[in-house]
Amino acid sequence: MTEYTPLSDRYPPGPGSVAVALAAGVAGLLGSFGAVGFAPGFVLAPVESTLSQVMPGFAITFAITVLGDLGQQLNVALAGSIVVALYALLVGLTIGIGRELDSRLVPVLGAPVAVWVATAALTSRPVASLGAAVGAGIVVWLTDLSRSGERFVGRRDPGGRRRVVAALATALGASAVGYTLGRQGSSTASAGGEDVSGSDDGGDPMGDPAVYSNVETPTFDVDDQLAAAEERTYDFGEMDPLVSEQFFNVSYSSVSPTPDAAEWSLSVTGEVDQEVSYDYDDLREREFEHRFITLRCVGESLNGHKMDNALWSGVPIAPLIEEASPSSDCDCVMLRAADDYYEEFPLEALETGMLALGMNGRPIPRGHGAPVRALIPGHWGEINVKWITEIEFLEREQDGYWEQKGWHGTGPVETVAKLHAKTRTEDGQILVGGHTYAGIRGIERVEVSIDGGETWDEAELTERLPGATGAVEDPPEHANDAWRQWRYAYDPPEESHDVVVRATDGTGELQPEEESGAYPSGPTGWVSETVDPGSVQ
Ligand SMILES: Nc1nc2c(c(=O)[nH]1)N[C@H]1C(S)=C(S)[C@@H](COP(=O)(O)O)O[C@H]1N2
Ligand SMILES: [Mo]
Repeated sequence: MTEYTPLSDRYPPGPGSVAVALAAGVAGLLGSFGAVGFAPGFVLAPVESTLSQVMPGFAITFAITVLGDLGQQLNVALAGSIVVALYALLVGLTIGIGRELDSRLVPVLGAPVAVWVATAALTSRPVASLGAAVGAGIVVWLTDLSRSGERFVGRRDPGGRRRVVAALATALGASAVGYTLGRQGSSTASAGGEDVSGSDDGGDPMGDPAVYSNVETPTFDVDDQLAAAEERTYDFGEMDPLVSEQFFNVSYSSVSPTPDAAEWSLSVTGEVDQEVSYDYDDLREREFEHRFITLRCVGESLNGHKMDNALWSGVPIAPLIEEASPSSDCDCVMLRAADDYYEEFPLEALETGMLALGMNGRPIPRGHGAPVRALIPGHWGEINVKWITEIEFLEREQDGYWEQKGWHGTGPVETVAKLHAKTRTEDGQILVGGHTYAGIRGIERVEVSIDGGETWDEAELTERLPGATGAVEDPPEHANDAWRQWRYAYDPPEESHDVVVRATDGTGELQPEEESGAYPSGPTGWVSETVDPGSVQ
């Protein structure tokens, strides 16, 4: 027989109720994940991206230059804790009010409703927010059920270990369910589409393929160019090929927008005579160009790995903006994106750019900006805006997202030669090599010193990658914004020695020797490494 249990017995004040509220918070977070996976409807997404937006510049800089990817993980963890705390607070509130009114309906109905309202307010996705409500609700409902027959005589066990354990077990159960659903949710997002992950969405932790089921998937005829790149590649040691197998990934927010080509559009706004807008099919119907373009992040370390190259397929930007007849006083533009990212830079740079729909012969993967991203040759990665939605012509210059945080990353890249590969040749020499890049200035030569910079010798360079094909006037013979590889073989001295490498760009300018960190305008200096001949295999 079920006896009536006063609510204060079901949820006695104290750690037991706190545990229930916290467990409901965790289950709410997982329920939200269960409903949508790692997509913008996940409650963590708006919280994490707001955190990044409001984080002071120095903290962001520290996170990027010192913590690296760990910085972003910490931000995600912080966002998760905030969400759990918020849900727990709401659930706790309904428990408290219920206790006052002696009504179990207040927590049983109020907790999920409160969690739903909060989630919907944060994500603007009322239906998907039901996941969070159900997650939190399950914990409260099970707690309520499990206690309907209990009496805590004399309330000797107010914070009861049992209810803490029960609450945690429930949360764990809900977590497992939420996680499984979330994984399924993430993968069904790709069910109707092409597998675009083949272009190796390496750095993207949630590298989900795009949703292309609702538009015809474009194809890109790029086999010849990819084959030419493979043929030219130096392949030894830890050397990444000329077309990157793992393309680095940098986004200020760790939840990428979910691409939907059918709903995508780009508008050209601001100081223009005529606002125009393009949808995915408008771009698809145009003739494509296919161009090797290298990207490098201003926040990387000097010999880092946030520099990569791909063959991009898409349409030139110049004709698209011409249709709007821009009349900007500053000759500057702001690009805006679906993740609320924005970057400002000179119109002149934009006019040489392209809007890419494809990467290495496949539709662009989600993490790299699907369905459409901007590529601005010769400039730091940050103005290569992913998930682009708007080109706004400005009246006067404004800071972009990173510039507001103190970075200067809208200009041309610095010249660099990296040292990533070392091996022993059959005849006992040491062979060293790496990539070298100077944006559209190109690389004229790379020199290597094996005595710490006393004497220099010229390295061998890969043949430059083929120039753009498709919708290009006067197709150039060579890619004008792609990296090259260098290699250098030498008879090693017996002792450890310092190998130093430096590049000269196409204008004849030597890579600056003076060392600086990434902040605020990119790392400079010559890469140098002490080589112990005994350890080179
Ligand atoms: N919408 C959007 N575009 C973005 C970013 C971003 O956070 N949001 N990050 C920029 C930065 S800092 C870099 S270095 C490049 C990296 O491109 P990738 O992730 O495809 O390598 O994207 C740029 N475009
Ligand atoms: Mo970047």
